[in-house]
Amino acid sequence: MSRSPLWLEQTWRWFGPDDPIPLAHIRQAGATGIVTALHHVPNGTVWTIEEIRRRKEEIESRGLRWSVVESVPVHEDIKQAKGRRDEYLANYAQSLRNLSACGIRVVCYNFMPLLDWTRTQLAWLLPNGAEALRFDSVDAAVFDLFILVRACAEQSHSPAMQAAAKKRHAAMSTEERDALTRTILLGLPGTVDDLTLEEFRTALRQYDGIDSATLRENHATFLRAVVPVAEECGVSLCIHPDDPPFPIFGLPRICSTQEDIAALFAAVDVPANGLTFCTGSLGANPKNDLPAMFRQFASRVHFLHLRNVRREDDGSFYEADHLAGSTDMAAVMRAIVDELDRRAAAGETTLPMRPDHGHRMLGDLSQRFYAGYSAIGRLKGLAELRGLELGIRHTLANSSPISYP
Ligand code: DNO
Repeated sequence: MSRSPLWLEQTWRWFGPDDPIPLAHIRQAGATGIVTALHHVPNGTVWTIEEIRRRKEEIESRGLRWSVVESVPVHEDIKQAKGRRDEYLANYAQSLRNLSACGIRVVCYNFMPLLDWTRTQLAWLLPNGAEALRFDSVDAAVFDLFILVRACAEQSHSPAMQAAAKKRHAAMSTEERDALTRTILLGLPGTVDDLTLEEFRTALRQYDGIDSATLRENHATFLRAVVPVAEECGVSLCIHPDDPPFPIFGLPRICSTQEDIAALFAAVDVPANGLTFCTGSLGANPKNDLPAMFRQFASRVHFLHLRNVRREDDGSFYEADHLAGSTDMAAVMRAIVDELDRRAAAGETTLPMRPDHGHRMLGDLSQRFYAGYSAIGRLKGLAELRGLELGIRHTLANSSPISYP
């Protein structure tokens, strides 16, 4: 290859000034870009230029760049098409204009009802002593059937699953049941609304009349309102897939499979309506062929979350090492490298990637972090992914010397 290749932009999620990992350490991990949000701005409120600029300057003062916003959250009134929806849509569009005015042009969001991502265990012990996040289908059924006691919940679980959940629930202590509830409703960073069990029950009722088709239509309304603004100001929007990528607690899903993504692209068929390709989320559904999906959607992917999950037969999964697990990460990376070559030839820019989540390991074990967002575990993930990209490039370069810029 004569021209120098495009390399992935290596980024790192930082939760802002309250994050126990300071920007200076992120730089040592080798990331050049930051993925963050104005977590203190209430959901639905305009992100002002002043606030954006302040955060951006803080990041740049450490020699880093604010590459991606994750996320500008979508208000429940937009997801449910009710209340102050139109005002929130206008505010969302204004936040995009303000971000663009500050030079931040990749914006991730999700359209998952009520809960953002969901796990049932935050410190699942791996054989090597490190800790991983886990979604256990039996625990999720215990919560649904016996703690939440959702109406008609039995319809969502097979008889075998119901029996397993009944047995597990009977063996759990009150503390264990409370811990499971907290993990599902309050445990994860990035979630906008922390809910008590009672609040979650009330909120679930608001989804009684909203099936996946209705949620998809509400998402299309969102797209029709904000994508033209994104296009006009050069912002690439990228929806994050559902995590897990199958229905939970009876809630509708619209971004779990290849068909879902094709449908939501078709709703407003322009590049500004794009995808966060999250191998961890999509990889938890055995129907998803990730290398093939990446190749299909490559030009609409604006942001990459790279991590791996190990799937189990009953739908449970845990977060494996970045290069191990059920997803062939080398095949995904090979498809990414091909897309980077296409972008280079077309004079386009590169793709930001972050190592998504990490095990809690080594020195991480004596520190507190946002669940999934440890220092050494993510450093390991980033290092492995960087090596994989270089290794693939080296093979393709057919023994001409090649190294990172
Ligand atoms: C977890 C995540 C989610 C995701 C948001 C995007 O680590 O991938 O928090 O960032 O759903 O809006």
